[in-house]
Amino acid sequence: MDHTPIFRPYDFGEKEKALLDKDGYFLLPGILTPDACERLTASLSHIQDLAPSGVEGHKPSHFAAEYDSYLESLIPHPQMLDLARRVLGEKLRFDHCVTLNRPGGHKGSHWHSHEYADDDPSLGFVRIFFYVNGFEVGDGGLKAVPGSHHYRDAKIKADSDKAIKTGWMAGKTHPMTAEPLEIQDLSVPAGTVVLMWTHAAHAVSPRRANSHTRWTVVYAYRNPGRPSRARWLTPEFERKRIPGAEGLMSLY
Ligand SMILES: O=C(O)CCC(=O)C(=O)O
Ligand SMILES: [Fe+2]
Repeated sequence: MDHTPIFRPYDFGEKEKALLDKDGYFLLPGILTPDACERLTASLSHIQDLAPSGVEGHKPSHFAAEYDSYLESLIPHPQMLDLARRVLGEKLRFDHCVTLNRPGGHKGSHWHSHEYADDDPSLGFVRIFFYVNGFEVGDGGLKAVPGSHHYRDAKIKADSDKAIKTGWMAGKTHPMTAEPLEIQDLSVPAGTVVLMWTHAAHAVSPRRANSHTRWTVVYAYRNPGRPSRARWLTPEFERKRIPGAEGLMSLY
């Protein structure tokens, strides 16, 4: 198994974990190695090329690691698992690997959150986004509402900033600071990893028509204990012997 480093040295200790827990997301700017960026770009463009031939129910973008051996090899990569364990603790499962490539003119994503053990905060679910070539505000840019994940509301939905402000956010405060909730428009350099708790409210702005494709992939991990709606994993892939992934692939 190829375990060439994917991350440069970075800080993610108690202080950084506390910030993730407070705001619901945490940026690790530029930590992907040039080698990982190069290989990810090749893998993500491979998945992009497969998209037109994709079969409904088994889209290459949703089951990306099943269509690309480099993406597969990152599921149990020691640096990946070390980061996931710093967030979730020792006991974890792989949930999904989905490509999030956004070509010029892509419409982005409306405001939403995701489900997992909505009634049990002891069960975590983290998304580890790899923004291979980064993004700017308003150009395929991730937006988030710090503190929103504390509500563990899997049903957040709004089709504009105005709609979430006057809807779900109205009258709500950050439970740890008592400040009114606010939208953060992020921008990140190439090679950035973003950690996000699954219940955080987030959206993606449209990609400008003349911008190059934003190359992105997400790896999600969770503490076992509940079913997971986002678990895009075929039974064959669950059974596949992937060195280092023993015990990671099952639901429970
Ligand atoms: O494309 C992005 O930056 C975010 C995608 C997203 O909402 C997700 O994977 O949950
Ligand atoms: Fe999402």
